[in-house]
Amino acid sequence: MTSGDPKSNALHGQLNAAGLRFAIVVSQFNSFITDRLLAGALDALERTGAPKQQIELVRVPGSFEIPLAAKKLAATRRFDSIICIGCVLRGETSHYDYVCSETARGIQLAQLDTGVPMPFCVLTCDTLEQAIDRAGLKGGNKGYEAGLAAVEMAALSRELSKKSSKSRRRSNRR
Ligand code: INI
Repeated sequence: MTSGDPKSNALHGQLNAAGLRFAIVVSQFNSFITDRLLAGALDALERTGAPKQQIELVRVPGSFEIPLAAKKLAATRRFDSIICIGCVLRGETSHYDYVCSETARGIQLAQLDTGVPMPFCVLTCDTLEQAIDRAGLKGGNKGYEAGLAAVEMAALSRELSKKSSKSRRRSNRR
């Protein structure tokens, strides 16, 4: 981060997980897929420097249950980021649409309400093949991407919190 080019002044989270604490909420529904996404997320956390003791794993029945568990974890104030992992596969009824939209909405509300970043790693696929592609095959591993997003957002969040408490102190002095 140097001066001159405004782009180089941009604040961004470093991909360094040292000292950061993570929780991962994993849906057991479609565990064939979610286990692979979990492995990807753990790989990303490990590679960026988070030892196992800094990671807590919570399992929920299905994607629909992810937001509540994530929000309760965030309320403990013990985590810098909470990765949300699930896989919703389209069936013959509209159930899929409700599970997808409420899970996405719930996770977004939970992170906005608590201020704890919650990377969204819930696959919403028409077919099992599409999900497999995104859980370690052609489409990469979305769990790995979510792991990196968790580290980046956790670090950025700490920076932003530091900045806002600094400016609060400054305005109190005035
Ligand atoms: N949950 C999923 O995570 N993926 C699905 O594909 C799915 N389908 O298809 O039904 C699913 N349903 C369960 C749901 O998330 C809740 O666990 C259930 O409704 C109980 O609240």
